[in-house]
Amino acid sequence: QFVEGSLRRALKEDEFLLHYQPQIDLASGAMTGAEALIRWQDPDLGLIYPGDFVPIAEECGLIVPIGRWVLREACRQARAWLDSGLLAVPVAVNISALELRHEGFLEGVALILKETRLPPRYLELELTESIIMDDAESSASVLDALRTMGVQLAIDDFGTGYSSLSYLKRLPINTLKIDQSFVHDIATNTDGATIVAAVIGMGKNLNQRVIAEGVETYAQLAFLRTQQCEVGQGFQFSHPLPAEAFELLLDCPK
Ligand code: G
Ligand code: G
Ligand code: MN
Ligand code: NA
Repeated sequence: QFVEGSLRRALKEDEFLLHYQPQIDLASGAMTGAEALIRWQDPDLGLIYPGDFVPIAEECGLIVPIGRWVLREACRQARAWLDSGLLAVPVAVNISALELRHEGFLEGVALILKETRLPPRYLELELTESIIMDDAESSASVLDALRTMGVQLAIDDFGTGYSSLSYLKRLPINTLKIDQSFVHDIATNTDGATIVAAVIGMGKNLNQRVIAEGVETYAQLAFLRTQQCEVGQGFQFSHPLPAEAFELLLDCPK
């Protein structure tokens, strides 16, 4: 297949890069984390977003070596930010089902942390509910092992999948990321506001940090503040940025 061949070449020729989007403490305005998001700089086609190639990489299995590249690059960058004194917060990396299920996954994470000398608490892995629930038993043991290693765990797109709350409570999850579809509806629709408020309350009860994703407007931000949501991420604060542009955010305090 055409794209598969191009993806192989992209890996070999080092055509992938990461953009970083800040996660902002809504009470203080401080940055509490950064999500790493992959892009592909194709020499002919220009910058390609993950929606256009991650599903293909998942289908043909290339997401495993690509995901390994993402993890290594994100950990290298987090370590460089720590060393420069610019930023001491976790970097969050999105993990696909195939990666989590891959037999070498735990070993790979441990090796990359060791190679990059990154303290494990500066790495957060984002998994969706469906990835976890697809094979709940095996997920639980991998997640337990990751937490034992000291890596942080987030549930991405929370609310869009199915997961039983009693099951969720038994998982060693640090962070719930409220899906942006609910955040989008906050200001326009009472159901949206109700769902967001309920997830924030649930996070507090389960002692999980809650991040509202896709915060785009001041009205959404104001609502999240009244509900005492801890953290926000979205265009209201910053688009995902290349590392160099992201560093300029760190240099100029708000
Ligand atoms: O960056 P963007 O907003 O276009 O991301 C679109 C989708 O691609 C999101 O669902 C995001 O989770 C996913 N994605 C971004 N980067 C990665 C990555 O490094 N690995 C995997 N598996 N998915 C990613
Ligand atoms: O699935 P995941 O949550 O990892 O995907 C994050 C995606 O959301 C990325 O593609 C990122 O570019 C996008 N994103 C980040 N902030 C906003 C926002 O405020 N609005 C919208 N519409 N998308 C956003
Ligand atoms: Mn994510
Ligand atoms: Na998400």
